[in-house]
Amino acid sequence: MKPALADMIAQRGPIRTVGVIGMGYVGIPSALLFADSPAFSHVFGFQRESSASGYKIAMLNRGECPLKGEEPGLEDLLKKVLAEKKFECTSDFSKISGLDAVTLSIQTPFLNKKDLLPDFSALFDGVKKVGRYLKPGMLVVLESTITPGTTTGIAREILEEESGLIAGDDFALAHAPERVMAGRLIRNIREHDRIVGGIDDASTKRAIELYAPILTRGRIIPMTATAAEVTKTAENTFRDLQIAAINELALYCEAMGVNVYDVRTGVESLKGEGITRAMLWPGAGVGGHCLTKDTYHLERGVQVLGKDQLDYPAGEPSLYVLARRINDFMPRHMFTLTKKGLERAEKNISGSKIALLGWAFLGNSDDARDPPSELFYELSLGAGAVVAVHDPRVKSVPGIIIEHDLSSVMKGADAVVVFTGHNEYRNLKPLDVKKLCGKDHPVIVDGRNLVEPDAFIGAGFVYKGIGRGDKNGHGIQGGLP
Ligand code: SAJ
Repeated sequence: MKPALADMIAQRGPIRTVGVIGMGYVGIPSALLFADSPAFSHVFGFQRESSASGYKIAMLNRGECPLKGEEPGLEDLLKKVLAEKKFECTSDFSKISGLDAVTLSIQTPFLNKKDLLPDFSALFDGVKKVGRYLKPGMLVVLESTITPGTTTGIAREILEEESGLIAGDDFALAHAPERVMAGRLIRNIREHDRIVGGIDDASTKRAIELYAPILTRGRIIPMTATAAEVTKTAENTFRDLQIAAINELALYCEAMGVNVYDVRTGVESLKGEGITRAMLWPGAGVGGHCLTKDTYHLERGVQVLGKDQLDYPAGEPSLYVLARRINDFMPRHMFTLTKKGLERAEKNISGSKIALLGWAFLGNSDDARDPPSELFYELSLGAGAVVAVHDPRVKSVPGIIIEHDLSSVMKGADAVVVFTGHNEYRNLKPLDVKKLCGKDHPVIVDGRNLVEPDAFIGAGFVYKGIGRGDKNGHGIQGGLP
């Protein structure tokens, strides 16, 4: 009679050796924190010898962190666990067989959002490798953001097919979604609460043993694997929804001649027991690789898991997908504001020079993944404008010239468009900008509420701002009718 999983796990004893598949933004800090914990004796970081990322293996084993951007404490932690011989990076996946637990942190982009088709190829390649070397009593945890139903579905099937073992009988399987943000990877893993969802109680219990030792302020929140998948995709879907809600209000306020920020302050003033409105900030759009895709994972999960069970208003589109469409509309709205501003200055957008300030999807970051500025850039070029792009942090982007000298980007510009909330754009001086533009009535379009409208209007600018219905129709100082 085959022992139950719980007995196999008891026989193995506490988790001592861990493997992390995928040396990226999630896998590296995870592996180092496991290695730094006295609960574990050794950690392998697994990385494919691919042309794109194979270089990370030697880099990590030399004590150099391959991640871009500032990550406080990460490289010191790497050096520490290397010196203690508790961590090593390898492309030899057969070492998985000797471990007690393996986690997978591999990107899950969408091939095509419209058809809700994610690209799980890299993740499934990793799952296949784990299956090939899987042994009875081991724990497998998926950390990547995945469509609800993946852990108990295709991931389980691949593991069972490759190993000949049965999930829940021979090995533990769970989902523990990552919640890390660039710039605070170590802190987030330690301090955020950790959702841990097993395919059964024994799996959940075993996964808690893996994560509990690396949490400081964070606490474990146990649930089922599918509930964990829905939690992760829903937490970003709801953030995107909140941003869409304030973006829609900003568009309404522009139409009604009202300042959306006055309204936001007013609404936020309603306080009291359990009263919250969670109003976020309107802006030029939503980018990045989380909010732009996680809604579609949730939608796909309902289609895959709940296809025959969903009761929803007939013919009505998903509120969440509509929110995505509103947020994806904002760069178009920025283009409309720019076009209208130029017309107000008696200029045609075709042949005009636009200074696009900010390429990164997030203020004060160098992260250029899925930036809303890209659509604005394409629309402007399509309308015949010349577009000079500035960003103080993004070094380079394939196919786009990113300039780093703000004055030269604004020199001769007919319109200056603030797209990303970098601090550098908070202290633009109207007269300096006007001198650089060399125009009587340059246009300034503010996508992140960084500039003071009256200061620019007073200097003769045509001002347009997201949500600034109180200013967008202003009279032009010193000149045009
Ligand atoms: N944005 C707005 N208005 C807002 C907030 C954001 O327009 O009020 C825009 C930003 O400009 C950006 C996009 O939305 O283009 C996304 O911004 P974000 O602050 O949500 O940053 P992300 O995409 O890095 O989101 C991550 C998520 N973290 C993980 O998935 C682990 C998210 O769950 C976090 O809430 C978020 O970081 C955070 O709060 O920093």
